[in-house]
Amino acid sequence: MKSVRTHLLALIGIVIAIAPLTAPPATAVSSATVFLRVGPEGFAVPNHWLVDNPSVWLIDPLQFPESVTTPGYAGCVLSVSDADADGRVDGAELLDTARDAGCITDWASQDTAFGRFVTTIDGLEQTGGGLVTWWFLQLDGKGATSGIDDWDLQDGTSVDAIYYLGPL
Ligand SMILES: [Ca+2]
Repeated sequence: MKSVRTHLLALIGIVIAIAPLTAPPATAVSSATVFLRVGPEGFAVPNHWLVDNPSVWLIDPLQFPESVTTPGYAGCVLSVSDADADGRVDGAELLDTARDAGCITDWASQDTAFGRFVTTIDGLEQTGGGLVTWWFLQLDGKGATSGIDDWDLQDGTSVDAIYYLGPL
């Protein structure tokens, strides 16, 4: 019995030792299929657009493409190339692809100490004072924590761009 256990432990040891060698090496990504949803949220937007949790879309433009003609409201599945060949598909490459595909009309950004952030999509700009609006971007339902140039989008990533409206 002890012999069996010894052999089993040895086998496990071998598997553990070999596993790192057989794991696929990290490879540069040349393109990624990304799900992009764009829509509004906030007090000025009828609550049938989105539910409180913006990661769950009540009307998903990916499922209802007829609604994407509304400015600031879009949905598309995009094959995004690593245009600058740095081994990553980033947010700027996604938004350029979305614009070129006609999914959105345009986009703009602003450089900050924390990276580059989106200020305009579909002609809707961020504003300050009185009524405040801004673009909040989510990756797989979680708020993006870095500028768009630092994103590393993978196949199947969902990107939600939510135009928030609220009083200051
Ligand atoms: Ca890139």
